[in-house]
Amino acid sequence: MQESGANWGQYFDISLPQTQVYADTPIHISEPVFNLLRHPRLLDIAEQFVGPEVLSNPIQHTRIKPPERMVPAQAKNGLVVRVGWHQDQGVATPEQDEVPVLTVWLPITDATVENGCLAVVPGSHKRALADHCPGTGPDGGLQIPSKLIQGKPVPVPVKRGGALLMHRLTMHASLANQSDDIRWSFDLRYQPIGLPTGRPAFPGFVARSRQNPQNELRDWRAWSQLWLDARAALAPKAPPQFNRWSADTPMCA
Ligand SMILES: O=C(O)CCC(=O)C(=O)O
Repeated sequence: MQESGANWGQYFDISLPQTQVYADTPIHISEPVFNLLRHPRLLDIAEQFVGPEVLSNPIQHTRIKPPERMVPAQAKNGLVVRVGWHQDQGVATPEQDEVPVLTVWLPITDATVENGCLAVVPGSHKRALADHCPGTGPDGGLQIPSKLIQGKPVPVPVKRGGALLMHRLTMHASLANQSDDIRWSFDLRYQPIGLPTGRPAFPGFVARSRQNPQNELRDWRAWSQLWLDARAALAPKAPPQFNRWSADTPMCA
């Protein structure tokens, strides 16, 4: 990235970007990722929170973050540098507001305060959705203005093999990677089947159904095709509205 000045994060990501999508926009859709999304131990956890009919929500990412000081300014986005304060409900469209979505954040390398683990505001999930301001985050994305962060943020180091589970209203951000190594994580989401996903342009899939197991998607190529179809459908169009926020609201002034 330093040599080219470009952001290569999209080549590893397991979702499409929220900017213009092209017919050849890279996306890392592979069998190991599908197996991770469907891993029985993850689904056992998801089931405890969202019930026995589990949809893999398409708001999902791989983030491989180099030391932040090495990332060229023009290459910064949430895949490669720290992400500002937000609630996951705030990055989805409003029809998903009442849907119990569970975020599962999984580090592939130990996530430490030094290399940019997440930080959360304890108790924030009991409060309402806060205003988010577009374009104000360190990654150029959405961010909750600091005056709306009530409570003391707590960093949450997680060892590789562990997971951080978050409610859709938990306020969280990532810390900067100040180490000399990469920090690699997946963030996945699960919710009950049949409800809005908050990102209708992208495909979710039935990961587990106790009622109708025949509806579970078990073929990674079929899953891959869903993403390729979504990319083909988006490519000729301007990007859809991915969230509800406008920089013009007084809170963002
Ligand atoms: O991994 C990160 O740096 C940010 C993850 C995040 O904010 C999320 O999963 O919602």
